[in-house]
Amino acid sequence: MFEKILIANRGEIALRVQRACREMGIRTVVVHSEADTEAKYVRLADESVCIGPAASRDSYLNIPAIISAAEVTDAEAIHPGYGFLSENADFAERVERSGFVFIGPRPESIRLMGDKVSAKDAMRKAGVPVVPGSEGALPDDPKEVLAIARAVGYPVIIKAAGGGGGRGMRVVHTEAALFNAVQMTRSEALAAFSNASVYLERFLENPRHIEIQILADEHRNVIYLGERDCSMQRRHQKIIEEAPAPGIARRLIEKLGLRCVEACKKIAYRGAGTFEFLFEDGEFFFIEMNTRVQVEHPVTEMVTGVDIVQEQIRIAAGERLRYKQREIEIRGHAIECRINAEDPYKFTPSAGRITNWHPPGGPGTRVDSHAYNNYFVPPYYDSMIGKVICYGDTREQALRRMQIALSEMIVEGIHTNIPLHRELMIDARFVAGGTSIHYLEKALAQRR
Ligand code: MV4
Repeated sequence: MFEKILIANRGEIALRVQRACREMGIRTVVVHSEADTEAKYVRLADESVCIGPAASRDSYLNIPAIISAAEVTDAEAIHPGYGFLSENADFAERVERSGFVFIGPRPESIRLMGDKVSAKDAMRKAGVPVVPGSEGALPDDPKEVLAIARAVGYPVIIKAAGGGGGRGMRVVHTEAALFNAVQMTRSEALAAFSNASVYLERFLENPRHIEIQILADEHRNVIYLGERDCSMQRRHQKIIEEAPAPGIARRLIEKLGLRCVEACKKIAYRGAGTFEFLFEDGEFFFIEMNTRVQVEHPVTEMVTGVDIVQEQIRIAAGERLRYKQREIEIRGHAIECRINAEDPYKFTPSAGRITNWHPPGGPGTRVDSHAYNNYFVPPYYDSMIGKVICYGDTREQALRRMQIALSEMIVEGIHTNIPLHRELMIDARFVAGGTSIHYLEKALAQRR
């Protein structure tokens, strides 16, 4: 096992990875920007290295500075967390070429999944159900594009191969609007991702977002850890996630999970990964695969008992998975609320000093946060300051515990979205379960 790991991230996930390392007896190095010097998780690490100014591109995205920090501190492996460099294949490659272990998938896997056309192609060939659409990238010939869209059926969605997570997409309702939409998406994609490749799918009007968590070791052992429902989102930012997904038959999930496992074996995937699906009318359709640990991993940890971050580290060290598929049992229910430093009604970011921080607690309640009394939330990064995760034997109990947790929680000095979470936890449609990806935005439009 590694003796020392460098954590190339900040905030709650830097603390989360640190905790996993500490439990495993691994020493930690945290790299940080000038804006995060005072953060308590930086002090908690065994060592810390300031790698640059506040702006992400000068610090958390500064590859040479991060690799130098690993060299001077004699770290053996680098954990990238989520966001920042976590899905940058070039970074993974440079980490390995510099003689360190990248705690994540092989660079080729990151690259395969980073291009959404090659990802979808690989998954279709591996037997994972995908959204009906163009086979591969769209051709240049407008006549051919027209024929593809006609065969797929309107409405369709044009997506950039270099996009993902909601960037570079356009919905098309009529044939008349098709060619212009393709041109627009192409030129935007070229500007944003230096890749003009676009593809087309049937547009699903009212789906849920369901994802499957997998773990794969270097020895071709692969398991899935059930699913998460991440449908509660606004502008492609998830705010609530839960496991298992309410109202979906276990046998459907089991069938899908096994397909994901088979696909991982086929592409020799290694590490933690998430298959993202749209779910509509009882059917799953693959859209993207994430090759990192995700923000919402704790809900899966709570219903399976598996520490996903520790498994990532063990896998990177070449160890075998400690679980067989038959040992993975989904028990109870978990809900996560992302706590953001933002106005709960206008969603404008709210940086500043937290003058009073009182996190909730009690049976089944987990708080993953780097915040504390007198912590200054810097304005330079993502607004998420922590996550409250509640477990229960049933969804009803998890919900009840979340209602209580949110009622106890005090964050003063900045605005947070806690009032919105309090409303949603007693919202009749959310309480009933199974709302679609459009529910939150529709509910917010009606709120005033
Ligand atoms: C779609 C879709 C409907 N039909 N694809 C948005 C993020 C990216 N990961 C894929 N996205 C979508 N792809 C087809 N064929 C609707 C969305 C979508 C969405 C997906 C998941 C979670 C939230 C979403 C919000 C708006 C649109």
